Amino acid sequence: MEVTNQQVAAQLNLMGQLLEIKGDNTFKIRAFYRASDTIARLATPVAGMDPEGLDAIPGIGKNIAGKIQEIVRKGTFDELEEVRGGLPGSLIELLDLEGVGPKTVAALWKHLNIRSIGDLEQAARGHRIRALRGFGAKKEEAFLRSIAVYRARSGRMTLLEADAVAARVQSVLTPGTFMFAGSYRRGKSSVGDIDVVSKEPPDHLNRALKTVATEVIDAGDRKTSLRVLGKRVDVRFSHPAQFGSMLLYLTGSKAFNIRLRERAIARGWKLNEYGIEDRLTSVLREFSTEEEIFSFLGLEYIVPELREDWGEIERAETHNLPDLVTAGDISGDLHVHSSWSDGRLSIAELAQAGEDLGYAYLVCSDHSATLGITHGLDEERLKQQAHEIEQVNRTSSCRIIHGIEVDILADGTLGLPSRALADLDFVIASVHSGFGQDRDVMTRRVLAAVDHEQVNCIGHPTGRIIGQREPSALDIPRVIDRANETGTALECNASPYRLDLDDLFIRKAVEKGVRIAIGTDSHDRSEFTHMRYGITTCRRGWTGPGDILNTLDADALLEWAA
Ligand code: DGT
Ligand code: CA
Ligand code: CA
Ligand code: ZN
Repeated sequence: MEVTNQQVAAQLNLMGQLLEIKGDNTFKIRAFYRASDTIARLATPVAGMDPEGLDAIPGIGKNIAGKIQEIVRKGTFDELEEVRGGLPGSLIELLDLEGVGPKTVAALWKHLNIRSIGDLEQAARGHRIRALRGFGAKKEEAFLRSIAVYRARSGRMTLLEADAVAARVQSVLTPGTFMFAGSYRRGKSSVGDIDVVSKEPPDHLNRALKTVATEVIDAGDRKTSLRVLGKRVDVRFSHPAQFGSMLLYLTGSKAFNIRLRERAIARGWKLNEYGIEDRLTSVLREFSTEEEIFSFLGLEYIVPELREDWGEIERAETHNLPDLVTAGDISGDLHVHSSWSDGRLSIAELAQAGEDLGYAYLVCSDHSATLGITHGLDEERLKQQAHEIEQVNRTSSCRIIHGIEVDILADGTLGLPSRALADLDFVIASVHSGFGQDRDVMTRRVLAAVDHEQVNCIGHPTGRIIGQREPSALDIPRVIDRANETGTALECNASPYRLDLDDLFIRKAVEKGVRIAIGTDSHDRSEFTHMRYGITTCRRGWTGPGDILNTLDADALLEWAA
């Protein structure tokens, strides 16, 4: 996986912070911060640049250009690892606390010998911090609150965070010698910890892993646990001959494993992470790949996304697993914002981004004007926007479809009159306020939008924000039934913070014949690639290409919407 500018910027920023904690030269510290800012805002990926190109970027000198190249090659750079190695590992985690910067960490460490989040918690509870100049009782309370937030947050990762952690881990592993497993491999919408299975010898691997760990929790020769970017990673070592069994076991899910084991037992076998043992002879049969195990058990290969014990094993017995949607089936993105509302890109830039992705179309769906906080569109500005879209479409190979994301107001009416919506080609209606309404009120509200003649799709139907806001009380099965009657699509919002609808509801919807619209809800260039999270979530919901609206070509889509 290619290192992104954000990842490069994060490493440079970390260097600045560590130097600051150490009390290093201020010019040097500032140079790293400045470079980090520059890279974070740069439009072109530094991964593809040569030394001269890097050196030419204002604010990046020869020295830092060299560091950037190291980061691109190995995810980190030697000097950073040196500085990191000279500081207690757990000290760096303090930086992850809200409101705690390098200066604070330096003061806490030097004067109170606080080296970890645990130390800080004890000191704050024991009122020992107020003795420090510039810190008071208020600050102690603030630290305790930040620690509580940190602990809640580090509960589960979004797929975006999981990808960042996985990329760090991957940067020090040899391609072809390992596989990710667990919920991350299954593509669940949130991930507890990252599991890895490796065929490399433990001593060699443990040394490599140390270079990307913020903390090594336990390094052994069967299993190693560490923290990377503050998140937990479990690595299991497997004999190459048994790799398939270990991978199958650690991919799970647990319910799937149990069901598979029952199937083996019924045939007189014991299935475990090392292989399949004949219960009579105790002979262990080994498998280097998962495919061999499925075949040995008389099953069609089951992709990781389906391994939840939701009926996939029965379907694999009869070689009747669903044909799942893939990235190649997707013709366009059904939900993107432009700079006409709260997005970053102009219409022309959207079209360019769509072309770069090879899309046939993008639905530009900006917010309606009722949403006070963003620059929502009223009827007048919608007309102006239509004009601009027309202009851009003259030369763009990626067609911009004029849509909107109109608010579903608290009473179920829409944020714009039908007259304004009638001119648009694709209308998404979404709830953006009053998420706390009770089940009846919320359901009536959304059903009113489903019934609305101009509405083509309900955006992020439950309104959940993963790890931050629970789904609303909406009665989804009723919405699914009504959507089916009215020919309304339901969105799978592909933002890694939303993934809404989620897998199980998607499965229920497509079973009833409701079309799913995958939209990234992009507000910037970097977010278009979130499509992959939407696709994974739909695959977990057993959807084939025919269940997804954005596998249609532009004309078929417009015909469907009309
Ligand atoms: P997570 O990390 O909470 O998002 O979910 P997973 O599925 O990655 O779970 P994790 O990390 O606790 O364990 C990884 C896999 O190991 C899991 O998917 C299945 C397997 N596994 C763990 N514990 C058990 C168990 O008690 N029985 C069986 N059969 N498998 C287990
Ligand atoms: Ca896991
Ligand atoms: Ca685990
Ligand atoms: Zn929205």
